[in-house]
This record gives sequence, C-alpha cells and structure tokens, in this order.
Amino acid sequence: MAITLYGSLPSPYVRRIRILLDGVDYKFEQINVYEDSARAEYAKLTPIKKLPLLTDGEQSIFDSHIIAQYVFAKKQQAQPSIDVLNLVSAVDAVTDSLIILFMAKRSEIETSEDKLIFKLQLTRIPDCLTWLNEQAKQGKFESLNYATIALISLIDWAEFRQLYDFSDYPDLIKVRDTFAETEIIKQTYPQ
Ligand SMILES: N[C@@H](CCC(=O)N[C@@H](CS)C(=O)NCC(=O)O)C(=O)O
Repeated sequence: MAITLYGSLPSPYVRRIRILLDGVDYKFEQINVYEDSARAEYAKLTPIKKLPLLTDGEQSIFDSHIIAQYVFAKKQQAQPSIDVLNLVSAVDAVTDSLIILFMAKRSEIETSEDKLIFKLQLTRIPDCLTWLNEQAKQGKFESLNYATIALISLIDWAEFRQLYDFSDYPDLIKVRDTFAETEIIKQTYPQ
C-alpha cells in the first residue's frame, strides 16, 4: 500500500479526504498536531505542519485541496467545476473562522467583537452560511460532490466540538441529514 494519509479523526479537512478516498487502498496515520513531540516528528514530513498530509510513494502533498485534486486524478474522476470550488471556498471560510475562534478559546483569549480579528470571523461565519443556505435552496448540494462533502464535514465537526448552532440554516442541516446514512459518511463521523 503506497498511499498514507496523515490526519486526526475529528479534523474536517482530513474527513473530506477520507471520504474522497473511499474505495482506495490507503493507510491512515493518526497525528496529534497540537502535541509538541508529535508535531516535531510531523515537521520532518511537512513544513506547513497542518493536517491532512498525503504521501504516495515519494510524493508528499500538503493541503487538502491539492490532495483532493490528486485523488480525483487518481480515481480518474472529473475535477470539480469552478462553481463547486466556490462553494468549497465558502465552506473553508467558515471552517477556518471557527478554527480561529476555537484556538482562541483553547488559548484562553476572549473572542469578543471589539477585537478586529474576532469581529472579522464573527461576521464572516453568518455571511457565508446565509449565502450557502441560499445555494442549498437552489439545489447546489443535491449530489454528494466535493462541496457537499466539505459542508457535511464542517457541520458535523462544529457540532461535535460544540462550536456552532446551525439551526438558523435549515437547508444546510437538511443537506447534512440527507447523506447521514451513507456508509462512508457514517464511517468517518468525527470522534
Ligand atoms: N488549508 C488547509 C487547512 C488545514 C487545517 O487547518 N488543518 C488543521 C486541523 S483541522 C490543522 O492542521 N491545524 C494545525 C495548525 O494550524 O498548526 C487544508 O485545506 O488542508
């Protein structure tokens, strides 16, 4: 087995790749990227030190989007359209903003709106979710494509970590619920 995916079980970016790798033979290597000694080891594999990382033989691939591109090519599937990638970018924006707020909380920093860095995240999240909810209403998440996988990974992770209540975005919840019983979605649920 030449392919190894480095990641963690809760990570929303790693989960996207685990779902895309469904049907591919690969080894999953768990990394605690926030633990000093594991991080030092991991630094030997990637200067970015973020999850996921995928290696295929001698080839290392650092970022989930480049990994996704690699997996689509490997499975001889079409690359996502620009419209799908725009949806993924909006999901990323929410995911990254929630990660910043989560890291601030873990660092015991108060995340109030009067600090510019937090104001930006706290406004970006509802703005993107409102737009994504509108896209869901228009049927943009009807198939389990890359954007739908990213959206499901975001919602399940944010709920698992108790970071966000999505009840103001019922069409997004509906997308997540539609695929909740799909085998690979169940198998990769955050833990
Ligand atoms: N743009 C990156 C984001 C990945 C990311 O933020 N991963 C988080 C875990 S969900 C991480 O590794 N954080 C560790 C760190 O920031 O050092 C991707 O798409 O792969």
